[in-house]
Amino acid sequence: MKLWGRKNSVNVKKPAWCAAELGVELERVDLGGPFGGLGTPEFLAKNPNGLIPCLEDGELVLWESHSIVRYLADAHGAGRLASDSAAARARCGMWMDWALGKMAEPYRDLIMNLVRGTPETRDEAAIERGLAGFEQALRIADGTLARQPWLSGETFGVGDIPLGAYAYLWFTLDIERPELPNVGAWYEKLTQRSAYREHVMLPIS
Ligand SMILES: N[C@@H](CCC(=O)N[C@@H](CS)C(=O)NCC(=O)O)C(=O)O
Repeated sequence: MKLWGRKNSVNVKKPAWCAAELGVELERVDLGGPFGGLGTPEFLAKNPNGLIPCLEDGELVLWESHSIVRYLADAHGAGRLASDSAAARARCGMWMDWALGKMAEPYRDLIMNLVRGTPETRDEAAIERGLAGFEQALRIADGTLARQPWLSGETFGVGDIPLGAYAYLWFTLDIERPELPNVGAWYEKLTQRSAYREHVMLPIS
């Protein structure tokens, strides 16, 4: 299987981390960011959005990071990261969809302005918006994590992967963080997973 996309992209991190959790080998090909290559006819034929990640598994070509994560778990998980129960799968799907809806923009606001921006290009309103977006979403996760160890339920699963990928930025930036004890404990557990350390905890750039 081939995964197209630079390793420091938050959306590439999700399937790369998932594959490592499952012990599935992926050949990752650098693309996007400084590597370019997203607008070539060859790549646009795979992903007409011209975005990473993109997965190729034989005849199957998939884009959208969460669809790729779900596919990896379904095709290679043997029940490990995605349960057979419809309710448990739906709960994971809920947290994954929620994370994409709630976190993608705040993540972009923070990384573009606090990591990639210069003092001259820094947009303070976007930083405020990003911090508020993270805090609002993480408070929701904190409430659930007070009652269960993982967003996916009793065990780690695909429902934890998107928020886990986004949360690394928030815990790494030099910012003031509100006290969110359950999210903090959940993040600590993530940092103890070797697949998370290897694929998510990379220098932020
Ligand atoms: N909803 C898509 C978003 C994909 C996306 O925005 N990818 C970004 C990287 S995180 C991208 O391709 N940016 C252009 C680049 O890296 O050059 C997903 O979850 O896969």
